[in-house]
Amino acid sequence: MAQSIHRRDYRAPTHLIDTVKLEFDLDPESTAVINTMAVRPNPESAVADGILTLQGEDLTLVSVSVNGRALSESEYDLTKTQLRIPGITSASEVTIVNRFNPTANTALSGIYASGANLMSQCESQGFRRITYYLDRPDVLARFTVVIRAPKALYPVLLSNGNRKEERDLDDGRHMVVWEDPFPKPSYLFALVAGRLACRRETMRVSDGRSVTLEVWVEPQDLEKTAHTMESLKKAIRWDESRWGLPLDLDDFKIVATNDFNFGAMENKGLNIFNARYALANPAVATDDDYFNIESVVGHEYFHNWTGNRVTLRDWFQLTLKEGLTVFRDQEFSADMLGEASARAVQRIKDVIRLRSAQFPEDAGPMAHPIRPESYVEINNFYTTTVYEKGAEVIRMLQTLLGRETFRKGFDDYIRTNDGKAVTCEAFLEAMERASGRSLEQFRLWYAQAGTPRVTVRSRWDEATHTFALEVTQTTPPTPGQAAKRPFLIPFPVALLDADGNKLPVRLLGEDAAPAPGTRMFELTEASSTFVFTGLAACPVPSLNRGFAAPVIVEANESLETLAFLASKDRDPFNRWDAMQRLMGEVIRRQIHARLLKSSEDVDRILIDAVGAMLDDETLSPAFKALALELPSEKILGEREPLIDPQAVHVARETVMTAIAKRWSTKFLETAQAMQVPGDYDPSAEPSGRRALMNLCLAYAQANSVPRALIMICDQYQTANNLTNRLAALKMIASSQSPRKNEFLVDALQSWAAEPLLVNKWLSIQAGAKAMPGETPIVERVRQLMQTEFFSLKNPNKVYALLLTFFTANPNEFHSLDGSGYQLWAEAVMELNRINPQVAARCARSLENWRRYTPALARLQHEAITALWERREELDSSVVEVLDKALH
Ligand code: 0A1
Ligand code: ZN
Repeated sequence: MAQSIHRRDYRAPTHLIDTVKLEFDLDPESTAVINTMAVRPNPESAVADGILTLQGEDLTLVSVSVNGRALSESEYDLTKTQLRIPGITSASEVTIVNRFNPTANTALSGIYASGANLMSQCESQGFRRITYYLDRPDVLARFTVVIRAPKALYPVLLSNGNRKEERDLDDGRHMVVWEDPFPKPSYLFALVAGRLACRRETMRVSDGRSVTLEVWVEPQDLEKTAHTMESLKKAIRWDESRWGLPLDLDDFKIVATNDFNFGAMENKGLNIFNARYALANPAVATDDDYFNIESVVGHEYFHNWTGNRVTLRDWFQLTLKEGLTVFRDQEFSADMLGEASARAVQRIKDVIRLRSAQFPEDAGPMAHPIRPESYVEINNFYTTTVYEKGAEVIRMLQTLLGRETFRKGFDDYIRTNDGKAVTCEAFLEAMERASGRSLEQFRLWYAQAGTPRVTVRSRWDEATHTFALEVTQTTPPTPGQAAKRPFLIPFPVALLDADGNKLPVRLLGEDAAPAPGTRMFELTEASSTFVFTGLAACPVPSLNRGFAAPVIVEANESLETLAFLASKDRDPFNRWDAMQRLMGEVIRRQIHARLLKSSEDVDRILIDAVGAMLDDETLSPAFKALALELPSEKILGEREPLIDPQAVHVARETVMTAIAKRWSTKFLETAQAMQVPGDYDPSAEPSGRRALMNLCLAYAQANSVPRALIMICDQYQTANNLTNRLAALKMIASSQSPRKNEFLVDALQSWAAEPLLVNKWLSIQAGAKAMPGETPIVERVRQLMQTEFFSLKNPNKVYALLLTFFTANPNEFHSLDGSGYQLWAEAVMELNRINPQVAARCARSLENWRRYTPALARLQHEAITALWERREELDSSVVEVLDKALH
């Protein structure tokens, strides 16, 4: 098995590269590169043997020269992954000539063909698939890029920085020269060539300069770029006004491609986007897509400072740029929503993501701290832990230090480290300087994996009128970390009276009562007790308000208390959370009843709480849509000691039907009332109305009201936006409607020409539930894999059909006959040959096999073992996932 790389083994590079000139002769099958580097020994390196070791992968080496002299083959050492050139003991010019084949590059790392165009993706180690180089983030060089190419095939030639020259050559070829004024690591290099059209705007930035913004896409997609451009302008304004960070370039470009492993990439001045985060119009994008585009455009743009200007010393520091940049994009999205209650919607969505993906990761065999200690394949560590938990860690710092001090620390971090490749320490040290406070205990968030459990026991003493909270934190063991030390956890608490008003939170022994409000505590010990006084009656505590810390709070509240908080807590996050916990608890009782083969009525407390919230006119539709949706089967399963996907599914459906039965009329009325007349507008308010409307229709359908299905079918046919059309189709796909196939075929016919829509259609199929007598979903997925609408070579299609089935349809995927797992094994095996990153991502769908009921765990174990036995055929990234799952 491939070797693990350890954080403690970091060594400074033996050499530095000050400038690099790359000359490309583009050809779809055989692209040539002349790579001329100004190299010098690194005075900070502990090794000074003069051997320059460059990385390379899937390249054909043509020649190596040093200071103009061509080396013979015996003067260097070439292996499958390295080129070693001895004798570089002083500043030298090293020139490498090599070739590679973009069309054969199905891994989509390096330079690859996307349709008739060429695209690049270099993070994290793709640059070595372009030329031999010191492919590590702590080597920063100034890049000049010369691109020569046949003009008819590749009329547009882009790279980072400024266009210096452009001219036609003979034989129908042309040439463009790009120069990037900012030294950068190789992972931020980008090249794009092809037949592309562009939307261009100029914008005046705060220092008075006028900058050119461009969005490059295939010509037929040009009309889908307005929202992307608007989002980019908003992001630029926001980074200036909120963080004082200007755009440092005169030109900034975004390019969209249908072939991309991840969401998007922050290459300096030339961001490359997965088309799903760059193209929108009312026919191809839903409300969520519009929202996500704004957030991803923001994310990549914000990397310009947090990632590019201040970059990483090594890949273990990934969260330094990713956690911080996710935090920044979350704040951007929240600010775009406006006032406090709308911002809460953003916070709730962020936490749903964290709970449904990061918490399971933290509880499984791949659990790692936000700064991992080791990896086999860095591409497996672009995880929800590094990204989303990383963002929570940054948020906790802001909460602990206060916004003003945090901002001071952030400014200091940027000022001190601009142009450098640094570690997470640089950020923490800047925060320490700004606050004058030691963050020693806080650093444990960077070192310990696992989600802390915060258990709270409360006691009211009628005699003394004191209220005690005993708070205990424990963090379960994770791979390689059996025992954990207590974290520093910000823990805001409010005490509510019977009307939900905040009471003064006064500790026993304090002279004066503070004003009523939320009080921030810091948990630093395994266990602490807080005793409150000055209370007339037993209060209801509202804990970890706003989800200040990424922990699981276990307070054992009764259904009554949860219902009280769901109707009275003024902290919108906690109100949402109370409703979710109430639903979760009621569903759990159904799961247990089913296991005991008994029956249990769905508790009235929940049903009444739902009715009351539906009627509450002080709440926004967007909030209600989030609060009234039952937790996903995924989240519900995670909370059980052993996951029984079928039991979870039935329990959830039972509760949904009971709620639907009681409020059938109300759901239909609300659905009617939430209709949005007029032209489509993707902004927050109408989006929220649509979300609530579609949720109400789903409830109405759960009660099998014939009118609901009529409304849904009608909505599919008449909707003027994709959100409603898609929501309707989704409901039809999981309904008893005899016309189901007719609708699905109709949708495919009208969507076939649009890859983004075909992918959504595939996702609907993969996420549907099969009605009795219908073909099982696994069979439908297999059939669809054989059609022209699917290809294992396209990551978006794999994610839409296969990953949706593996991760978002637990009841069907974890079928007791093991057919889902069989498909998983076959798909991972085939994908491995095509695109190891995508294969590894799919492979992860079974990593938590130990959490399942014995029969399912055994079947999953068999499927993983079958692949493990063929590990010789597998890429190290897939092997790493299987190894961690099994051992
Ligand atoms: N840095 C990008 C994510 C990204 C990571 C790896 C990639 O290819 C292996 C591509 C993109 C971001 O955070 O947006
Ligand atoms: Zn990022």
